Amino acid sequence: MKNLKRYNTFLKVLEQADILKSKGSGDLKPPVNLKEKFDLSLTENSTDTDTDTIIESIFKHSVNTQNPRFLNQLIGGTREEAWIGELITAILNTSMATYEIAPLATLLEKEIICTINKEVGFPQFEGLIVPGGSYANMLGINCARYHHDPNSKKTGMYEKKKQIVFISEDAHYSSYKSLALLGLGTEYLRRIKTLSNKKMCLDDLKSQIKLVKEEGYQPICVVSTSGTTIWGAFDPIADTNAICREEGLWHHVDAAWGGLGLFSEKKDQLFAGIEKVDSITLDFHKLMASTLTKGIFLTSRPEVLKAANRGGGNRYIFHEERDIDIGTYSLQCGRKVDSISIWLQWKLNGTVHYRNKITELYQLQNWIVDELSHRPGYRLMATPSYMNICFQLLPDDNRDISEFNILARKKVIERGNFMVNYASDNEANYFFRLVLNHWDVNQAIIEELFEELDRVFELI
Ligand code: ABU
Repeated sequence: MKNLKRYNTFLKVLEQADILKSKGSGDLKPPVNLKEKFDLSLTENSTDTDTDTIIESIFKHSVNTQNPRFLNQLIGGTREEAWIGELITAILNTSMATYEIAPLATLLEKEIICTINKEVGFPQFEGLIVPGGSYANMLGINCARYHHDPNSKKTGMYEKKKQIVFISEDAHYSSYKSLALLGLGTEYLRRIKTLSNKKMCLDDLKSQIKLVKEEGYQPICVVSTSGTTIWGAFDPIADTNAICREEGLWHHVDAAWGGLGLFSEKKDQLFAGIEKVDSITLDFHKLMASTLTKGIFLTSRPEVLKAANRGGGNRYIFHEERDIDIGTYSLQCGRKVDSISIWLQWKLNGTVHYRNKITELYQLQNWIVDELSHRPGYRLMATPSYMNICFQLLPDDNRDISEFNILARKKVIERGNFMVNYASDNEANYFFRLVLNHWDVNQAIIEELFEELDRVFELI
């Protein structure tokens, strides 16, 4: 490619990005016959199709998560500063293994971890940027396992006392996968009941700890959730921590979704006791508007993180075991320099942009809750503590409410004006799960959503 063409190609991508940002209703229709519309084939020789045409086609046939009507997932709309950081990361294409090959990115990662810790308040800390919340939760459980039995790193889990991890019944499924991967066994993940406010029931936690001890197992870890995937509920950290301290358990907090709450005026209510826990998961690519995947693992026990994860590579990459070479205590060898994108967004906007956004989102959440409490034909499932608003449409005949809501959601998706997900509780009641994840979502868009739901109501 000649230079001019190359710059024009980058400009083409930016042009498409601009188009994504400016698209309105009707832009979220699911694909039909995608395999026929897009030439997927990889061939021996290069294609004759013009690069710009291919770029346009990729954008056209992908879900536009930049549209503020994409309210389906805990990921989506991103800040443009994060795109720029991502582009720089791709072009630099170095790895976070050693300071030698990523000096600036290493210092930026340390600055990010240190600045987050100012909100958390651990007296001593260490952390890593990791590929997502599931990965960070796994690191937390790995630290718990190591903390209880350092020998497990060397000898595995053979002929050991069974180790038990506790999470709430509404917690994310990643802990289940972690137990499988770490050789602890999914059977040894104990799900603790939640109360009507969707928080972990601490009486049940205490009973389950007692029970597993009586069964001869070794409880090792409680994972509290700050912002559950469906309800956005925050487990009580301080009281859970008191139980963990009494029982000698590692306390991990999965704040992948709820992490922006650390920057909120409601922090004391949502996160009381956070400075006492052992480790935390945060995801910048969720409510903090970074690009995927920017998980953070932060711990108040740096020595455990390092000892649990260190090993190997001394003959060719880690010539010494230096803390400045972050790769020595990361499980990845090649690791993107993701610090650049997070840091650039943060640097250009200041911490205040997180504080302002969470305040704005809470105002919008309040308005929606108020609206849902009065709007005929709608039922709010629970008072939200965060940006998940779960509600049902109520049929005006005797149709099954769950089936009606599944059908309504299917219709919303087919029409392509909005993407909003659905979920169920433990009694298999299905409902809409609206998440305010996109930073450009506002009252006008939610009013548009309600109009859309009213229309769908008439159609089914
Ligand atoms: N990692 C949890 C994401 C779940 C969601 O997007 O709904």
